[in-house]
Amino acid sequence: MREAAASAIRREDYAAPAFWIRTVELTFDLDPAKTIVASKLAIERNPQAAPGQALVLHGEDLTLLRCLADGESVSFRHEEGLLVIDHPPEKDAFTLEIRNTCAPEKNTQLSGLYTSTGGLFTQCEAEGFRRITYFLDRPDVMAVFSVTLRADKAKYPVLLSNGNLVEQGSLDNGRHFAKWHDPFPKPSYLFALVAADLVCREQKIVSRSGKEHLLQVYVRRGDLDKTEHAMASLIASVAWDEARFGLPLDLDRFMIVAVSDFNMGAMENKGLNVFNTKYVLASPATATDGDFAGIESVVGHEYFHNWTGNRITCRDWFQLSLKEGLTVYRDQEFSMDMAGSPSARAVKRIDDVRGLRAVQFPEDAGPMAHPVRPDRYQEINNFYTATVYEKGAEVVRMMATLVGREGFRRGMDLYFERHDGQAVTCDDFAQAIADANPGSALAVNLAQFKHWYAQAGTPRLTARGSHDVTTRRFTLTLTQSALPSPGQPDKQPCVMPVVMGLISTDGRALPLRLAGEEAAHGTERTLVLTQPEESFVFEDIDDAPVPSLLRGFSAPVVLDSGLYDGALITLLRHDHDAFNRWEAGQRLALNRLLAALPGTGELPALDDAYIDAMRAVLRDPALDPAFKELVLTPPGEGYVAEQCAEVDPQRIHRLREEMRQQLAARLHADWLWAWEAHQVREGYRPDAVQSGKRALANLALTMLVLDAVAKGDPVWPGRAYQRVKDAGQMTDRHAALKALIDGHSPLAQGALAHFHGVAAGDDLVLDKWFAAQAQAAEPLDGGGVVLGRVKALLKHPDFSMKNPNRLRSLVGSFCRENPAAFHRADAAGYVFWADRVLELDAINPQIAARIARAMDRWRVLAEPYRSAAREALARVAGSAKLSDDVREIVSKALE
Ligand code: 0A1
Ligand code: ZN
Repeated sequence: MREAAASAIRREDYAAPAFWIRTVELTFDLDPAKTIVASKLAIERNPQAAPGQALVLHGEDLTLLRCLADGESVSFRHEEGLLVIDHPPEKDAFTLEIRNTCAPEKNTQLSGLYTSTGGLFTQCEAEGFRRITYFLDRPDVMAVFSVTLRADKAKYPVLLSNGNLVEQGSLDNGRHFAKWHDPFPKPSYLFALVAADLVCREQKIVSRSGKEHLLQVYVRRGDLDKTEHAMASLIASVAWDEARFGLPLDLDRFMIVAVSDFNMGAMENKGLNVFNTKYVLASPATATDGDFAGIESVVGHEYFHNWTGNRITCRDWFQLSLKEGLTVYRDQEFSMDMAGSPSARAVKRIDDVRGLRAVQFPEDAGPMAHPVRPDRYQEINNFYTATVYEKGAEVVRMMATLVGREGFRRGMDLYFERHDGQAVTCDDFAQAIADANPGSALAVNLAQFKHWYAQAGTPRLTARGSHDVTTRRFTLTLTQSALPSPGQPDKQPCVMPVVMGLISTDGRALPLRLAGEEAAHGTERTLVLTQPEESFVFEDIDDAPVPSLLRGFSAPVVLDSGLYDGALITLLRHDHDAFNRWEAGQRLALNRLLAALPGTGELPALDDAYIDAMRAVLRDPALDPAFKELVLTPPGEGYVAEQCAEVDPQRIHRLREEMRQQLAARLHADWLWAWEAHQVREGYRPDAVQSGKRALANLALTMLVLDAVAKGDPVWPGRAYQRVKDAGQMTDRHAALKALIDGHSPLAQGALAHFHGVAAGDDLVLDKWFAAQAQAAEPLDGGGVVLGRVKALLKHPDFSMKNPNRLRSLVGSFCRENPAAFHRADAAGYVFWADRVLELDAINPQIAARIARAMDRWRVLAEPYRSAAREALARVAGSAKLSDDVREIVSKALE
């Protein structure tokens, strides 16, 4: 915690280190109050660096006991967060021995070595290793680690670190030890240790090459029965990376450890992934279909980092997307391949795009907007963002689209051939993909393509078509533009792959022959846009077609297709691309909401054409239930807000709720049918088929409850209540609970009490209980009730500010996921926000900064919200003691 504002770190200032660290021997005497760390570093001068430089090690919240160079004492001085040795031995190589202590028990930031439920755990990315011992804590310094752990045997029977177990045994005084060796050089952010009382599920697997590996999932006693899915996901991940990318598991032993207190989702430490329990523990009784899917994707993500992140790592933190964007792309592809059918793949893609639009698009339009490869930061922890992760994945996806599936595989092969074992940049990655595909649209336009790494903001793509009956030509004009973002007033045009087709009004996919071509090339093609404006002329088109553009969301842009209802309904009915069918349905809903927003009255009655189109989707026997659920769910309030120049969150909430009410009433018979027809009668499986049926049945239940409450009919609320009581699994229990809460049924309170009872102290189930209340829809008559309940829940015995999951489930959900409850005319939501951010900042700045971002979009709010939001931000910014994390967020918001 510093009192002065931190200065920015700039990408252009990167310089290679003056010293390398080749090997590290660490010995830990573990104790929660005071852990002693002995570190022996083999240091080499970097011959490329300027001579005579001081050796500057990072260190934070440490007590130094001893510092020897080549066995002799050496003079040093402390600077803010640094240990400076002005005169290290004048040799090419020497050893440095350091002894220091740290205090895991006092570490509430959960970065470095900390305690959780009686165990000791580490989190070193991005800059946590310096909170354990003094080091060159930067990703381009890669060393081979040997680690000895010593601890009380009864309290910490399991002692783990990276790599392979070399030796273990007993010591005096009830203590024991374990020695680990990781043969792969790695940066300090990939170091991990665990000392705890854990049990593990293990499984031996044989890889394609015939090598045997031991996979282990460590959890607390009593949680072993919730590890089956995580283990299955890990086994599937190993097989997938070998099959799809030819990347095998490179260690004899691969461990996953679950911990209840964790700032993020999980961490890819070499051979020892540490996971938030949320992404490990699942049983049908405690986890929803969504949770099961989340586990599969995060287990995959961390495992895939072993190659994209660990074997090849980042030169500096500006390159974070090198590993994150690529690894998100890989986990998305993995989940799609696991989903199976083309339709299930499309559902996954729609889900990913929904996430991108809900989080990354607003980020890119707000004060924290930054390029996928940022140019500066104050606190790196603030840059684990949707832009670096999800937009970064879209950039990789565009490369894959431009070079094709095999081309992308060739590019990945070349990337590993060139850079295995190195710390590299986003440029190195793009270069490898392009070099493996000479002549491709990527290689030809590589310099321009890289604007995607350098420019912040979401580009806009405008499409206009004109048809000429006499020449039988259809001309499609595509225009791209981009708004200024912080520090980037002017934008260059991007390389945009636009996957497209043309549909006749009766639903045929038309053959596509561009002017100048001899023959048509199928019914789908990829137009590669490089200019601000380009026209494409299609021949042999008899009647005005409906263009289906940006299929599969082939570029992360906002598309203005200029299409009216008739064309959108054609796409919704007939498009061959499931993503664009969904998109057309969303656009139809959005247009109706946006048209009503400027007024003050109710949402006008939805037109028959729209209702009929929705009914047709719901009843279509050829469509997947999961897909139907996505189409029948109107765009979220946050997404609607992003379409507005001035945002009135209360009005958006009212109109969207009225839209749901109308859909509930007008499609009543169809919802009844959907409910009946999609009950899953066989045993629970979290696969795409069953979860799709449950998703649609539960949407139907939500609609039936909503309609019944409006009409004073007790039957459906009664059924939902019964479900909360007897559901055999969490997906249906949770959905029924939410239906009662968001449908404002008087039975909601009883259902909540029941749900809390069956949670029986299970932390992840309790998180759902808190979140359901914090996310509750405000009633349209007499709203403003949610905040009072959230405040009361802060005092609930199950609540804790110190556990990130619990905090996110109550405070995070309220501030970031319930706009109509948060943005109150009386400013009470903002006062609550400021109080929590300040309170939390003293405990865990990383999490405080995440909550702080609830105010990112305050400038687009209508009055009185805007002024009140500014006042709350100014109050936080004016606080004398702020972490760098929160200061960066609030000062950027106020800039
Ligand atoms: N590399 C991890 C994410 C992560 C980042 C920071 C953490 O602590 C501050 C923890 C995890 C991933 O992408 O999964
Ligand atoms: Zn990652």
